[in-house]
Amino acid sequence: MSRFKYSVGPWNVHEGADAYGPEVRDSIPFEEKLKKFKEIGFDAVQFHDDDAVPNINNYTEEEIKVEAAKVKALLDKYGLVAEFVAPRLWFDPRTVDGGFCSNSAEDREYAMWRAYRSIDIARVLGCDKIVLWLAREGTLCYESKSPVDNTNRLVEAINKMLDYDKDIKIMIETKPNEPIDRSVCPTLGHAMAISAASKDPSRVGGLLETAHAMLAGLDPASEIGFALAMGKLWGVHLNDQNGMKYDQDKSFGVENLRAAFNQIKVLMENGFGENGEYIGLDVKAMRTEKQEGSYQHLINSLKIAKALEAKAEKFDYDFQKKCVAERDYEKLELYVMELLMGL
Ligand code: 3MF
Ligand code: MG
Repeated sequence: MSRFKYSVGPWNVHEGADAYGPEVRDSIPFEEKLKKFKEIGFDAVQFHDDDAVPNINNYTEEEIKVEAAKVKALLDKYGLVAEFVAPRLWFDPRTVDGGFCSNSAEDREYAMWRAYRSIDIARVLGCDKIVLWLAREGTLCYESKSPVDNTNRLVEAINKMLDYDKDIKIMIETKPNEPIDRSVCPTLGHAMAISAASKDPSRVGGLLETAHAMLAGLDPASEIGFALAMGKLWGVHLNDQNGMKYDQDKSFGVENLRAAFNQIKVLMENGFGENGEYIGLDVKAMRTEKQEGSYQHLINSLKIAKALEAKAEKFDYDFQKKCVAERDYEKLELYVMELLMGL
């Protein structure tokens, strides 16, 4: 029995297209995904604004709420809840130069429109969390934007969202690069600083994705621990990553088992989830996977996460204390490896 509740986004079941090749699996209808998520053992669903309301640009503000209500009914039907809504600020032609930090005032306004609509949708779906993955907030041509203006614009946009809804909470999902280079918010330290600079730091926190920490050359468990220490870790995207290269979104734990163990361990030690937080997955199926295997990476990730929960339950803190007292870290390290290897 897991102590955590787990969440997943509909984009985690996908057709397999990548930057170098087209789709390799058929699309699965949204409702079928929800049904399957519940069956697999998920409690909550993560949304982009346009996951909930496809073609969002074509609707009025009122129509968007009506569309969102249909999604809420589907969630209810399958006994699921919404975890968060994230404005997708990287697809639309008006976001080519970024959203909140675009050099075009008109485009920045469009980004705010999407942010406000995300809040509206979250409200209809019954959740109070907004995720900002700042995909294109940074700079491609360094001299095209001022890093100071970028940072100030981001704070300004967040303040406007906080004003728009007095109860909404914002989680910044940090990532150092891809698709943008020199991201405005590469690490949770940056997210915490943005939070402190906002008009209501108590409503601005962070979401740590394993792969994103690794892309920044950082240890994911330490990033998680840092935000926990600040009382501002409100979400995670667990997955895995082989080194500092393109974002791989591999199944949780398959590349770096000990690092995965330590992520689960630090979450457990600090009561993550006790205030209703979910352990989110953000994983992609391999391109080789067949249609029938569209959910296998989710099943595998959940299995590994729960197995690591069980390992962390078994972690012998008395033995750890003894090793620490003796300053025998070799002994402690071997103990951890034996625990993970089942020896
Ligand atoms: C990119 C991501 C994103 C975010 C998502 C929700 C497409 O690396 O991790 O997934 O998680 O936009 O914030
Ligand atoms: Mg993510």
